Amino acid sequence: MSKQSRLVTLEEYIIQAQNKFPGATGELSQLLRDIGLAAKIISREVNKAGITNLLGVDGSMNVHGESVKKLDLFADNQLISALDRSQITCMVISEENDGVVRLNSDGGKYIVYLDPLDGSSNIDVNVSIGSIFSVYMKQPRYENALVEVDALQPGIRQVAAGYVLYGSSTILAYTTGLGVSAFTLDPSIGEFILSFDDYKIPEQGTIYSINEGSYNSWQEGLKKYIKYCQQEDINTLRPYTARYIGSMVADLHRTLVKGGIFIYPASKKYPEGKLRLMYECNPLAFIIEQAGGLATDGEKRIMEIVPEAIHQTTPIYIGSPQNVEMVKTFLQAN
Ligand code: P6P
Repeated sequence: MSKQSRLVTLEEYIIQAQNKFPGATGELSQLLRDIGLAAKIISREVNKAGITNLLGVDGSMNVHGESVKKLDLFADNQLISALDRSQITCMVISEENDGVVRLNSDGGKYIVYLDPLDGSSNIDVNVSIGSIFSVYMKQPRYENALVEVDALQPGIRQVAAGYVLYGSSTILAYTTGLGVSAFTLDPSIGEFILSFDDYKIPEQGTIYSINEGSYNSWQEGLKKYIKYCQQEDINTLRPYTARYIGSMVADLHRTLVKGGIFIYPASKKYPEGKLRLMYECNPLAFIIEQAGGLATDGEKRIMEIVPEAIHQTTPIYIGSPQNVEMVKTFLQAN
């Protein structure tokens, strides 16, 4: 990855990237700018939530039976209204809405999946949280009325994906299939400034990230892999370091930058895994693969899973190629 010598804003970068495609209509560029605008507004509220009354729960439950935080709804509203304004998104699927959200412009060409504010359990304790987005083209069908099946596309069909990390600084990272670029928000000028261009994840890392509280319900191969990470072997730089923030975007961004592996496995409590395929795992898998990493459900590539439901979950093993290949060896041997 390279540091930039002069300031390049997100808007400039998007236009420069679009100019590489003579046939580009500018619509995807506009969609990315829409998300950037919403991210600035969400960042402002996240960074002052303690002062306003946006902390705490709003009393409702989401489709997964999790209590919805006020900031979740604020982020959801900001992202959906930003996408609706430019009339190029026809449907949004979000963690905060049970069904699909059709936008006024059924003529829009893009379908967008959102986790508006991932890691919400950390909101009230001031730990980093994030927004995640995943963009698909609407597939041509004989009828125009958009239904859920139009959104059930495998992750390999994503045209763009990214996240916003509201941490010590606010970072927006995205890919359109030409590598991963990251932008840091400068609140003093209200601009996202290019901070890293073309991230490449380390081939192997020495950090493993998993909630070890569910150890007893893991499959045998995973238990043996975590013990492998903890054994001393100077030649393979073990024991590894354990790091787990409990906010997927934060854990994933650290994995992208420093290498290693993030795991959310199937467990007794979550037999199909906890993390959502379409608006957590697929977009972050697109990012990690574009940076040279791997993402699997333990058997197959995350982005090749054919979705059957918009809110379905999956186990995920994601990160540096050597670490992911190693855990697969343990899973398949037991
Ligand atoms: P656990 C946050 O609620 C989230 O959806 C992800 O951001 C995070 O990786 C995971 O759940 C944490 O789950 O069971 O370890 O608290």
